[in-house]
Amino acid sequence: MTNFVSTHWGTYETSKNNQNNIKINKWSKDPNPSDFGLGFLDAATSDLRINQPHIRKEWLKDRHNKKNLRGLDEFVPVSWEEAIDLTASELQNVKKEFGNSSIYAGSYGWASAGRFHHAKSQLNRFFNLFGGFSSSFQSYSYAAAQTLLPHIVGHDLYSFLDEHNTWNTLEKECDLIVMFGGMPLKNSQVSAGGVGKHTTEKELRKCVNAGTKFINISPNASDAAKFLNAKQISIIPNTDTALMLSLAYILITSNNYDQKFIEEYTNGFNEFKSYVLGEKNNKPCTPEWASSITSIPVETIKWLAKEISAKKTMVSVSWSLQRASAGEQPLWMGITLASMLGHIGTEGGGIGFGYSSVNSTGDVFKKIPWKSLPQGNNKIRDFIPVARITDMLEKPNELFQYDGRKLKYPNIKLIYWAGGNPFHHHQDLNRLVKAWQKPKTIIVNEIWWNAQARHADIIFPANTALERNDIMLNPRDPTIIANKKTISSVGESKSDYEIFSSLANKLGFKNLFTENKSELDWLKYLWNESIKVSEEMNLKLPEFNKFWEEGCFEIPIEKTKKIMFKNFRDNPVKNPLNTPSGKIEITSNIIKNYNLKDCKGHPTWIEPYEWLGNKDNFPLHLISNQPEYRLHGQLDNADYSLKNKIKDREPVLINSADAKERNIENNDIVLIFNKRGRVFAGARLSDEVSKGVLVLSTGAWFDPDYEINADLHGNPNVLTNDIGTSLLSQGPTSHTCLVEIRKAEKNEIKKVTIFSKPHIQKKA
Ligand SMILES: Nc1nc2c(c(=O)[nH]1)N[C@H]1C(S)=C(S)[C@@H](COP(=O)(O)OP(=O)(O)OC[C@H]3O[C@@H](n4cnc5c(=O)[nH]c(N)nc54)[C@H](O)[C@@H]3O)O[C@H]1N2
Ligand SMILES: Nc1nc2c(c(=O)[nH]1)N[C@H]1C(S)=C(S)[C@@H](COP(=O)(O)OP(=O)(O)OC[C@H]3O[C@@H](n4cnc5c(=O)[nH]c(N)nc54)[C@H](O)[C@@H]3O)O[C@H]1N2
Ligand SMILES: [Mo]
Repeated sequence: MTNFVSTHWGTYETSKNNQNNIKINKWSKDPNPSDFGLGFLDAATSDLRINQPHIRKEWLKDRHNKKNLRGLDEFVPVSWEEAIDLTASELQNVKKEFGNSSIYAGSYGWASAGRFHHAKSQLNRFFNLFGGFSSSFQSYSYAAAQTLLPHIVGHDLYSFLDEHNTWNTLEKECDLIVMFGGMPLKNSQVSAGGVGKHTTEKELRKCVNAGTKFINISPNASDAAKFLNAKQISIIPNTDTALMLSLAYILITSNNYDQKFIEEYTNGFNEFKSYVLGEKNNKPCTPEWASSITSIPVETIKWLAKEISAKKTMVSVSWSLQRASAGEQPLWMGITLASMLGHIGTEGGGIGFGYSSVNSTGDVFKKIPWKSLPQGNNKIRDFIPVARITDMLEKPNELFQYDGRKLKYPNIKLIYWAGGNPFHHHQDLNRLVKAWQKPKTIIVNEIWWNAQARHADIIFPANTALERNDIMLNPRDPTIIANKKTISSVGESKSDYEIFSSLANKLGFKNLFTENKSELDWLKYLWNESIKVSEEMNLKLPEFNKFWEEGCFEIPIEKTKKIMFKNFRDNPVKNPLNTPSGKIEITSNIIKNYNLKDCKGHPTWIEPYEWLGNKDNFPLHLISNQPEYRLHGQLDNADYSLKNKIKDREPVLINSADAKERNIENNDIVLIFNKRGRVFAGARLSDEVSKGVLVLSTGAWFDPDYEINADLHGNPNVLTNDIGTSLLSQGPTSHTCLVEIRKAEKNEIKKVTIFSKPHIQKKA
């Protein structure tokens, strides 16, 4: 029997030696395990764990006191009983005085991987029983795509991802993969809901061995693994749409595109074509025009057009491209370009969105709609597109636009967050910090004393996956894992389930919340329901006890392959897409009729709100990509991530020429700044990153020093801008950001404080 712990970054074996010391080991069956899990146990048992409930001092003294002290105040440790009493009475007060829509429990975040102890599901189940809450919609990862895709291909994001050509088709048939934004292997270490075995590197190697060629279009050459031997084309960030438009221009003017595919399978090409040719009061999208925008030489653009039209090509667009100003455009344009190349629906090419953005894209798996914790129904209709949190807090009751609708921001008096960290994930943190002072009360379930916990009024200490039993059931992963409790709860921490059970008890609906089930009862329930679901799909799962004993169940991988939109290609009349035309909408009349200034009826070059083509005072583009050494902010306090820091700061990659111009040397502490904020970081000189571009990965724990108005540690979201992708989708735009950088003066450098505990009053 093996004991496992399963996380978003992989599955690990846990073992005990003779002294009863516990160790986390890589799983022998994972061909490519991630190192980040190895430090999980140390992080879970470190001093930074929140070891009992805490209340912010001023809030405890007088919760009506309007002093703006969140993030600055001390904390008072209290008993569970006191914390539950206070929270329950505050929930009732707010509900009575302001109604349930004044409670925001949108609580975005990745939390942990288990099916039962999924913090947001627990939170939402609790609040549905409490009468409802204002919620959030969609994901920071791909909000623009989530709104756009149903309009243009009639698929929601998830079914679109599931349709992707599997690696086994590309290995065999694809000549060329053009990667807009690369396929960074660092990102395939994780997958939301858990990873059994890491497959992406192995699959990419098979493509290389079979002769597939790769082109990496990115400001960062390391977005393509060395073994891909990719041709590197550096591009000015956020200008991929212009490049693709010029490729379309060349294909149109040389009559070198698949007209049959366009006619049979797409809608509105002619309108798009007149735009490309400059017949709509715009400049024609010539290679010269695109070269001046993208900084790519005209000759390279022409060469690229030849390559993609001569070969069976996969146009691969990374998710990152749409987390940017006008982020709908590169994806829409990528689909349009792939349509012109005519390989959609075949084994050898088409369109990809998110290969290697996470582990699962392109894998063969039998997707089973596993049972989740039932959440009930939310009686409150108010919601925000997920990244509009600061706007909502700043502008209660104001109208905003979203996907052709006018909606109203709710007036929020209480926030409850569990399993996510807006002080990691949200843009323009200085603005968020201000808006965060407005609600009466903020309650958080957190594991560690990160910025999320430090900006709350009531903090409940939550368990890690090491302290709970759970089942890792990810519909996009063929491995199912029994996650066994490895250590006892650290300090007085509890699972989110226990926290909400106690609150429900105080509020009089414990039985409804728990259904009188223990943790193990719930796991059995989820398992037995999953047995029913899988039987319908001709899959036999073992009985719960057998599964629990064995620790792992592998769904047999069938010898199948998937080809995106194959049925549609085979017979577009019988199998139309779920769009108004039944075809791929190169022009969408619905979007056109919305009449938006920042998202037109077909793919268009829309200047980002800030970019290197219009520098203002800040001459460098900051990319804040996903971190190689952790998951967002999770495990930033673990050894693996800490070892990568420079003088305790997050490394910022800077091109050697940019560094030289500023007298910055390797390992210098630097200050990165713009009109929104100031961030200290550690310089790492690199020639992989284009001149004019900095890369500061997201996830360094926010360590604000409000006296000097700077983040001491290197969180890029102090610098990023909080403006929606467009009025269509209102997605986040973290990849659109201009900054300047300089060497930090000796006398302005302060110590990083976020990895020491906050001020906590001594227990009485
Ligand atoms: N600048 C910039 N910002 C970005 C991005 C970017 O590319 N650039 N990417 C965006 C994207 S795509 C995403 S998905 C978001 C991610 O943003 P988040 O998902 O909010 O980031 P995490 O750090 O994973 O936050 C999860 C939090 O939940 C806590 N947690 C873990 N397990 C549990 C649990 O079981 N119970 C409770 N109560 N808490 C738990 C962790 O300690 C952690 O603080 O960030 C977004 N922000
Ligand atoms: N190790 C690790 N892996 C992760 C995560 C993590 O926290 N850690 N987070 C996961 C999550 S939540 C998500 S949503 C996915 C996100 O997956 P992606 O969105 O693919 O991830 P990013 O790392 O933000 O971006 C990939 C690359 O795109 C390039 N890029 C950025 N802007 C542009 C541009 O305008 N044009 C071009 N051509 N290239 C550009 C950057 O150089 C960057 O390295 O990653 C997942 N994978
Ligand atoms: Mo994400």
